[in-house]
Amino acid sequence: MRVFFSLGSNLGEKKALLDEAVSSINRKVGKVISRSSFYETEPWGFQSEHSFYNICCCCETTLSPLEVLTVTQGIEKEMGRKKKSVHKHYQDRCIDIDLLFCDDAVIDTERLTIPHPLLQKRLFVLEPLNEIAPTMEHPVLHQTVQELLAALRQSSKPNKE
Ligand code: PH2
Ligand code: MG
Ligand code: MG
Repeated sequence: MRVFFSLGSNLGEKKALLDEAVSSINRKVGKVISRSSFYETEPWGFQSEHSFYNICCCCETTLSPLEVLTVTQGIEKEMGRKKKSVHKHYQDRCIDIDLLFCDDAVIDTERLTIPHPLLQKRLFVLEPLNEIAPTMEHPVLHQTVQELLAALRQSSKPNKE
């Protein structure tokens, strides 16, 4: 199975932390077969003085989606990720690893929703993802990553028509 991840960091040595997380994914989840460049992004959905670096990567794994989640949550923890969120508000973080797609699986459970339910609303996800998987089709929305990105760019223009 191919798993696509979004990774973000807005505290500490952000780029080094993202590199470390990708290398842990490569060791513990499966071989990383593609990886985007770094995107510097403003905090989305909360206010912070700390900007983010975001990347996406893809790995080939024999684990199940829930096993992948357990492993990536372990990586976040060992890299010093503290509480996830307080009262559902986003927080500054040294590392966040989110699952975007697991092949064309559609999963909706309490622990895991795949595809990631907010990916189509986030430039900080779609821009790096478009670098590594522009023609990948969203299994629910049936639009490719490049189509989702074009639609989001269009809808976030200040003077859209
Ligand atoms: N992650 C969030 C909330 N807001 N903003 C940016 N720019 N990058 C992120 O990775 C990010 C965010 C929740 O995980
Ligand atoms: Mg996240
Ligand atoms: Mg997360």
